[in-house]
Amino acid sequence: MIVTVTLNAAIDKTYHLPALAAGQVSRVDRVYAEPGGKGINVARVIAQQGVPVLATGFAGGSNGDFIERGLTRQGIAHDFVKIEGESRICLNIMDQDGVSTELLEPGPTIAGQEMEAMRQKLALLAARAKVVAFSGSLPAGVPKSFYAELIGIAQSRGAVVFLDTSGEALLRGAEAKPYFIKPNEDEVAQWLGHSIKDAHALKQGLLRLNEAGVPCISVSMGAQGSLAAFHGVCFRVYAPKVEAVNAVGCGDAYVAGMAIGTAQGLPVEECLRLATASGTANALTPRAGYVEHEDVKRLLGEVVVERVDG
Ligand code: TA6
Repeated sequence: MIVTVTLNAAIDKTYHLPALAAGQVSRVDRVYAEPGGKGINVARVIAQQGVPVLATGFAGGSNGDFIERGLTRQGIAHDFVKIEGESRICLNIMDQDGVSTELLEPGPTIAGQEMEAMRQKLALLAARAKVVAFSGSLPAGVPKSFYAELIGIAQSRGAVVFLDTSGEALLRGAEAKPYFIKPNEDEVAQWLGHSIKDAHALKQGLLRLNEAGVPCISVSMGAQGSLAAFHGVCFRVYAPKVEAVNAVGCGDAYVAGMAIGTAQGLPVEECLRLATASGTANALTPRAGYVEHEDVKRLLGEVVVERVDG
């Protein structure tokens, strides 16, 4: 089983409309409302590929109820810590030219006893999991070191840990040496303590981070694919060219593919292929964190993975 952890769960609302005009009334053509937040998106994309998964995290209020009911309806197992506060709404406004504007609420404030309940639940769930994937921002009240703490708990129960977050939560979380992370270039530079001037310097930087104890690192290059350093070997991964409908959630779908590949013990190149095909498939649907399994299977053959030496 794969477990995904979303500490700041959300209702992901996608509004499709002709054009967004600031200061004016805009009428929405189509609305999608899905259980969301990065880890829940990861869980859905795993489930859509027929792989056992369970979603956990914090959920509260009527938005939390909506998230849990939605997951049940989508056939995704879940076991959340119920909180006093109200889970957030994240809004993605898509215009007819495919321009996306995201408005992400900060989310609820988490109390000390709710964090303690999360520690205890994770200890039980991680003991049954091959991979535990932590994704997304931290809600208010949660210390920046909380991911590092939870990673320690999951690793001590024998799980392989993924961490997909940003900023200080990532830098602090990475100190616990998760198996896989997905930083952007600025975060790699911050971590290394110096700027990165070109692709060669980025590659050397990723290899140094492998040596520092994080075995698998992918840096996204958007529609161009990714650069990855896995166990001291670098790979340039080229994503298939597609007509994107909605790019929100592509990173989450990438993590989902990587988690499936890792849980199934696939070779590194195949993990990267599955991650990239899943991320690209997400761009073909109007919903965030959503793939058609047939798209993933078709795109797998179109991903190019090249080993980069020197
Ligand atoms: O990756 C896209 C997305 O998952 C949205 O669907 C939205 O829920 C958002 O990210 C949340 O990101 P955050 O980093 O605030 O947890």
